[in-house]
Amino acid sequence: MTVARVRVVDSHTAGEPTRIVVAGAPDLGPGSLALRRLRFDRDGEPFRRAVVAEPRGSDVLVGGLLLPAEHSRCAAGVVFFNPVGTLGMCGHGTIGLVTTLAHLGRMRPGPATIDTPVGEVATDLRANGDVAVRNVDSWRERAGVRIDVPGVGPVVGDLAWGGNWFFLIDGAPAPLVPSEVGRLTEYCLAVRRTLARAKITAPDGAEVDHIELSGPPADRHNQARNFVLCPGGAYDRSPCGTGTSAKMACLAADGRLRPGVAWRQEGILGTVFEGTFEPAARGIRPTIVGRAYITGEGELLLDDRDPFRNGLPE
Ligand code: PYC
Repeated sequence: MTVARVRVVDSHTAGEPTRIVVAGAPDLGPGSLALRRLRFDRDGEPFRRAVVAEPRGSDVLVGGLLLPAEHSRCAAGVVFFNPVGTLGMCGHGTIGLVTTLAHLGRMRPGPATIDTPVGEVATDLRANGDVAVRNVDSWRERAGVRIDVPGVGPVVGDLAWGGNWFFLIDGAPAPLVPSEVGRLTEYCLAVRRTLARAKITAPDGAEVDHIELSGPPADRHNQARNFVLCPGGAYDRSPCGTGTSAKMACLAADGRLRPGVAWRQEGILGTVFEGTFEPAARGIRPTIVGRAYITGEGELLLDDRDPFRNGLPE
């Protein structure tokens, strides 16, 4: 009998959970984080699902493998993942990672650089516990893309990169409130299926796997509220860091948001990320500020005799 032990720290950022694997992860070898992500995509499904799928996790849980960075200028490397695959970047997860490293005594308040599969991001852990994440360059790839969604009708949105690929729609089939997440999820799933069928993809052919709806904020101190469907079927409980980045890239491209001006993005729970941006070579360089709280720490036990050692089947 073998029982593998995986050491994790759990947190939530604005309501969205993150589970950082601090020990017990498979060896992904040397090289860039992009290369290590590919190896994890190829070989890591059992481990990925063991950590974040039921019965130890759920569709909503985002995991992060804490890895050595490729370059010594970075404090850490990370590959984020959920039950259906890996992510390029994750804003709420990076805030959770920095808060986790501080909790473990491995990071002090101040600036740090984190290596991710889509590039380095600069973080700043503030004395009050807030974390700023200066994300990768973000841009709008295509504006005003029209699709005909079966059972819904014509839908128009923008295709944008914020560390993950997003299709962003102004408007929604229902108010952006928790009691409507069923309808909002169905709508976004139909949009995502239609994009795939119409072969509307990222320039490299990757699936546009995040769908973001925008509507008016509940709190007049904020600029907008969103609902974001993540890869798989779960929605982001937080305002979504990469989604807020993609949104600001679209606003900037339309001349509706200026560099340095705050964009307070509400999520479906009413929690907020504050975004700003600087102009970048391509699009914008966004910064997102939010806060995470540690919710648990301990060891996952992966027992060879357990039929669900690697999670429930998909
Ligand atoms: O905060 O960027 C984010 C994110 C992506 C998926 C879930 N959260």
